[in-house]
Amino acid sequence: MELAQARKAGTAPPHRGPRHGGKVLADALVAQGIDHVFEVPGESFLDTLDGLYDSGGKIKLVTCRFEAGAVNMADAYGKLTGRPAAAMVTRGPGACHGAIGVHVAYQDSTPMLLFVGQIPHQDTGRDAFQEVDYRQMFAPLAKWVTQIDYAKRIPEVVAHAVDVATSGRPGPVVIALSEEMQRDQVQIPDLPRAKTSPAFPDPDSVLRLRVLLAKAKKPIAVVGGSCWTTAGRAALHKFLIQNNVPVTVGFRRQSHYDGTIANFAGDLGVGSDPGLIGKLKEADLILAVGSRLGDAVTQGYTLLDMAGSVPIIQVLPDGAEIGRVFRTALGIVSDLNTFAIAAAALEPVKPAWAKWTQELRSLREAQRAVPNYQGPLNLGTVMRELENLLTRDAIVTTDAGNFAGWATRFLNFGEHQRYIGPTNGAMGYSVPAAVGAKIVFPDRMVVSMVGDGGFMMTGQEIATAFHHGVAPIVLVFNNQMYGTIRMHQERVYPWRVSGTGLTNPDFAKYIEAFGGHGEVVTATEEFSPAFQRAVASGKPALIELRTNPEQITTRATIADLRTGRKQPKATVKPKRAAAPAHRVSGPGKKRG
Ligand SMILES: Cc1ncc(C[n+]2csc(CCOP(=O)(O)OP(=O)(O)O)c2C)c(N)n1
Ligand SMILES: [Mg+2]
Repeated sequence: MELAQARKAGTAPPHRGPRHGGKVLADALVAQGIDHVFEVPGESFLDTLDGLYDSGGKIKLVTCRFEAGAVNMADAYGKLTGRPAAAMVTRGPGACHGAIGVHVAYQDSTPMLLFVGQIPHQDTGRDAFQEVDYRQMFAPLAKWVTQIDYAKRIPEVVAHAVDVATSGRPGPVVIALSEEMQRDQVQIPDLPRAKTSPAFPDPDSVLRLRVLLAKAKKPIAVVGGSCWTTAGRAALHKFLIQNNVPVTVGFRRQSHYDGTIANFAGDLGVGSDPGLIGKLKEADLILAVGSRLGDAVTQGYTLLDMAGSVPIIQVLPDGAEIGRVFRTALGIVSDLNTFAIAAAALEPVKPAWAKWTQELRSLREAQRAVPNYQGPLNLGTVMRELENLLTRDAIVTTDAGNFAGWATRFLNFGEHQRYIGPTNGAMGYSVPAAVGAKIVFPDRMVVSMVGDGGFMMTGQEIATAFHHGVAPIVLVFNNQMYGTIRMHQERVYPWRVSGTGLTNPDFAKYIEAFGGHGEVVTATEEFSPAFQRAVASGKPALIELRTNPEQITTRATIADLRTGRKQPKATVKPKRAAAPAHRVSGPGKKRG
């Protein structure tokens, strides 16, 4: 339709009088359906902040405490809604702080826009105050990087940025905003949102999938990817249930499949069940839906054979990613949701693998049986109790760290619950993601899980929750160390504890200082009442779980890692941090 006709029909935005670039940008965001902006301000985008001042309540402006937090919040929005939010940071230092969030969004395939205030265009190349060339800086981190130097280009670039962020393999787009163009007065219309239909799978390929599945005796599905819709998820479940295919989920994609369903077999990633990994080696068909079959899922690219001697069917929205490492028997380029809908419409095969599916499910159930861990606080039992305490549509966010293994092993997520975390293993994601999630979905329970290391990276974003009046619940797993690295260290250099011990504040008092609700849990039976009090408080809450540092993973103690290896002769007098792991050193001692 011609623009003039569209205006007549009322489907295109009206003509506008002169506006400054910042206002044009704010209006362009509204026109493209962006309704949340997470920002840390800078003088480099005052005009854009001014433009947002009267965005008519159509954009929620969330003021954050740290750029990494702001970008992680935008990432959480993208993971939960499948649509991009915007983050805004200032030039140089702001962009550097925010960069981690761009890397998360890139590796996790999350649609997102990051706007960076830029120096005045006229000073480019002078090494001006906070000058950075963002096209270079973000080249390997973002899906697309651009800069707007003319206010008249704003609607076009923003519209294209949204299309780039959401099409094919979704990802982050970085847009630098030259300072002076934000102030320029221009007369230019807004542009409507693209109405592009999602990519449909080739019907012949979908039929071929059915043929391959019918031939299999031991198929396994690996589910991953981003931007699943409710309809897409429902169709995926229907297809996999009808065909009784055992289902695994990719690293930190745990809630992509309903763990309560009898064909769910567990997660593939860091610290996964060795039994399940063994089963993958027995499989005779891999059906990867949305999974890139990446590093973590394939256990460092060792789980599958690159030549594809076990047939792999891989469904991804970007053909360039299909068979990137492992050659496929069948690659289907498609939006994941349209694929799932097409697959669910197929006549189910007569699955001959009921026993196989049952075997895999039994493995999952065996994993979920809680062992009798040493110490008063059994985190396995805590996770099983949390499962009963989470509401039907709760959102759980996670961080990088060994603590995350407790949830993936013991917690099942239901159909409407969501679990989001950085598949790229970035610490500091969980708390900002929870704050962002609670701002976007204030009526849903939001629980952040984080280690003591990760909490002290971005835990201050809890201030943003207070500022915006929302109440997430944070579970801090405190083992007084960078536990994951200590685990690796003990494997490679047993007994030689170097650079991995931590000294922490009193976490409960920390949140109380903001006016929040603090709890300390030292024994299993204290957890449920503490969680219930946290919910009942209605305030942002923090529950410190004082864990047994010796229990370094759900399957191993530090002693296990050292077993069979001699203690090396001390060449220097051991420092305090080299004390046995279960003995707390430093100021934490009094709370041991
Ligand atoms: C930003 C960032 N820095 C460093 C690392 C390396 N790293 C991975 S896990 C980890 C330790 C996490 O410690 P904590 O949050 O206390 O969790 P724990 O492993 O003790 O459960 C570190 C340092 C990382 N993944 N991300
Ligand atoms: Mg820790």
